[in-house]
Amino acid sequence: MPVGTAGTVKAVHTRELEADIQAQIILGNTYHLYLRPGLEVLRQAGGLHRFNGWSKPILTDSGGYQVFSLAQSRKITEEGVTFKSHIDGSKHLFTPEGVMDIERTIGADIIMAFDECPPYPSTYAYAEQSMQLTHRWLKRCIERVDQTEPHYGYAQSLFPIVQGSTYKDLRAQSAEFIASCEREGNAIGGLSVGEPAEMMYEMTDHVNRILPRDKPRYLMGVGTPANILENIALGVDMFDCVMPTRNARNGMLFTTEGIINIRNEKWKSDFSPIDSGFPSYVSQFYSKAYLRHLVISKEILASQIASIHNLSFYLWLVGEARAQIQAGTFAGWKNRMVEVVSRRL
Ligand code: PRF
Repeated sequence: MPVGTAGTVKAVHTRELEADIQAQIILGNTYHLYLRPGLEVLRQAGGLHRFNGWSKPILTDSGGYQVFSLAQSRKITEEGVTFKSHIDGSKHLFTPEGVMDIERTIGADIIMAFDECPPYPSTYAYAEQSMQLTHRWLKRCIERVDQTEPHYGYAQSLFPIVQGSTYKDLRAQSAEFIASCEREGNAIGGLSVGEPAEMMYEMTDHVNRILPRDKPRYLMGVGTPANILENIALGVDMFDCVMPTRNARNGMLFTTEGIINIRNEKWKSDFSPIDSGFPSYVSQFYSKAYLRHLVISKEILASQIASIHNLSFYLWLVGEARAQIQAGTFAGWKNRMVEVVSRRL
């Protein structure tokens, strides 16, 4: 899922998301959209789909992560989280009920439960009490969602989130509780927060042995192309990450040959296509040398081309993974691909 934090996948038109990138779903953020443009505008617009013109599915993250990574002077209590806006310092309270109401107003098709994502590393004691708080908040989210109606006439699915930091027994406990809620899909949070990749894979594997296989399993905030392929091998179905867009804006390109820093002198006179290894308009139309020139000159087109390229590559990669799974050839393909996409060119 391309990340569209503030209701826009940065530097990418809705039409490009559909035609070039062929995204099936995009992400929005409760924390950002609540602060700007705010609920009144979203309500008047008739929800985020009407506001930004994206008629395919949208998923909203609950702010349970952004409040911890962006907001200032946050305070966690049983009731919820009080925090100061990173934009103007104004004070706000997020509760599980309040966040469900906000996600109803934004109108995403999949809405995430309000959770706490503990930092890495966390002590066992902290991770355990944080997980239990996330579970109590989840019950409140479910109650609120089940007692309210969607605002715009289409159903919204609430996905609960597994936590438990890097402790296998807590992860198992959390996965069992999340599975017992029997929602339409389930998410894994609290990973890719600084722990070694092997530890992340160990946790995903452990959790995925418990979460139902016949419902989507969504690993939040992951990751590099290699991380995505490894987690697909462990049973994950959905991902979101700012990496393809954020890194694009800094000149990092993910390609079918490996990872390129397009600012590098080495690409100065390389007039070959950005990437000819898969069907994508911008990747074949523009050369590395031209994109490098745009990046070095701080031209805004640089962000557009690089973002469309990286997202097209990510969507192509997961599409290939799906085809390889269906053909029964995934395991070997994955091992070869992980190597290729991790190379630094
Ligand atoms: N919780 C929520 N959103 C998230 C995370 C989480 O743990 C993560 C962790 N990688 C990314 N986004 N609600």
